[in-house]
Amino acid sequence: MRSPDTAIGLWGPHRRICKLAVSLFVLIALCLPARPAKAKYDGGAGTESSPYLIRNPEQLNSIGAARSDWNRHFKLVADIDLSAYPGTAYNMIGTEMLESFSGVFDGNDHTISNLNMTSTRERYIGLFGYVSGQIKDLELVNPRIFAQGINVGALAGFLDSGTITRCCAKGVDVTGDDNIGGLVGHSTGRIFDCYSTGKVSGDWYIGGLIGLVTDSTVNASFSKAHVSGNGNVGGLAGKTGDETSVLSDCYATGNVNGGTYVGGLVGQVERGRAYKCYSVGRVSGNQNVGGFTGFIRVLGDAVYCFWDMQTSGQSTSAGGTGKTTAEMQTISTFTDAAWDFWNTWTMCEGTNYPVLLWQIPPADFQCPDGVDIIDFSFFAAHWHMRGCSAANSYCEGTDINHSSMVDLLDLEIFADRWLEGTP
Ligand SMILES: [Ca+2]
Ligand SMILES: [Ca+2]
Repeated sequence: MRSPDTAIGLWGPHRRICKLAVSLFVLIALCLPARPAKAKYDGGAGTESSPYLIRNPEQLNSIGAARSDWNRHFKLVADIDLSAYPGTAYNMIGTEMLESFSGVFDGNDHTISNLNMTSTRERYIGLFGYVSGQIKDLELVNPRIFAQGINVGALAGFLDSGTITRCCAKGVDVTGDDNIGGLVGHSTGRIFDCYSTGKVSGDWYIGGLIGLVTDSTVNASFSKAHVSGNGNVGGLAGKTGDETSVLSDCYATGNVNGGTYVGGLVGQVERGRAYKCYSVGRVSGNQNVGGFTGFIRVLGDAVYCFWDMQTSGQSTSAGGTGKTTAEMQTISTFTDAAWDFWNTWTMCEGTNYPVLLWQIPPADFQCPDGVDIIDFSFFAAHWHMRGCSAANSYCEGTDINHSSMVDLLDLEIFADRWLEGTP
C-alpha cells in the first residue's frame, strides 16, 4: 500500500509536466495564425462577387437546412442528380413569405436532375418553395412532384415579385391541388426566356408553365407540356389576374384538357393581357372552352394572338384569331400583326410554327427546326473550311466555336446538340 507521501512524490512532477503541456498548448494555439473555418458548401462567401459554390447533391440539399443563407448568392459548378433524395428527403429552399429565398441562385447553365418530391405540405412546393429573389440559367431534368397542396411548380411553388430568367423544366410530372405549373405554381414576379415540357395536372389554375399569373410579367417563354385540370386550365398558364399581368411573345403546344375555362394558351384572361402569343395544342373541355383561351373578362384582353383551328380541334375562342395550320406556318400571318421577326421570333416557313430566336441551338443551321441530318449535310459540306470569321458568319455558322476553322471541336458540339430543337 502506497503512503500519501509516496503518492505526492510520484504525482507531483507529473502534474507539473501536465500543467506545462497545457500552458504550451494554449500558448501555441494563441500564437498560431487563425485557421480558416471549414469552407461552407464548395467554397465562396455567399456574396455577389464570391457566391457560395454548389458542386454536389449534399451541398444543394444543405441549403434548404440553412435558413440564414436564403438571402445569399449561390452558383452551381456541376450538374447535380437528386436521385438520392426522394419523397420528403429533399430540403426545400424558401418555405413561406417570411422565410423566402430572397438571394440569387445562378444555375450557371448546369442541370439539376431527378428532383422527386412527395409532399403533404399545404402550400409552396418545388425545388424552391417560396422565392422573392432571383433564379437564372438553370435546367431541371425530369422533376417529379406529387403534392396535395396549392402553389406547386417544379422550380418554384410561389414566385413573389422575384425574377426567373433562362430556366427550364424538361420532362416535368407535376401534380397538385390549385395553382399548379410546370415551372412555377403562382407568379407575381417576372419570368423571361423559360420553358417546360412534360405534363401538369391538378384542380384549379393549372398551366403548362405557370398555374396562376397575377401582377406578373411572362415574356419570350413557352410550354410543350400537356395539361389537365378542372377549372382555369391552359397550355401556358391557367389564369391571368390583375390588370398589370402580361403574357407576351409566348406560345404553347401541349394538349389541354379541362372542365371550365379551358384554352390552348391560357384558360382564362380575367384581367391583364395576352400579347403576341399563339397556341396549337389540342383543346378539350366542357364549358367556356376556346382554341386560344376559354374566357376573357372586361378587364382582360388578347391582342395580336393566334391559334391553330385544325390542330386544336377548336373553331372558336374567347380571344385571339383562328388560323389554318398553313397560315400558322406563314410569316406574314404574324408580321402583319407586328410580331418582331428580327429580334424575337424566327420561323421555318411551311414546315414549322414560329419559335423564339433564343431557343435555336447553335448547330441548327438549316430549316426545318431541330438539329438533324439536313444540318449534318450542311456541316459536312463545310468540313475543314478555314478563314471563318464574323465577315462570313463563321462559315455560315458551322465554325460553331468561332475558332476560324471547321474541325473536330465543332463536330463535338454538333453531336452534343443532335436532335435538339426538333418540335
Ligand atoms: Ca435544322
Ligand atoms: Ca471551329
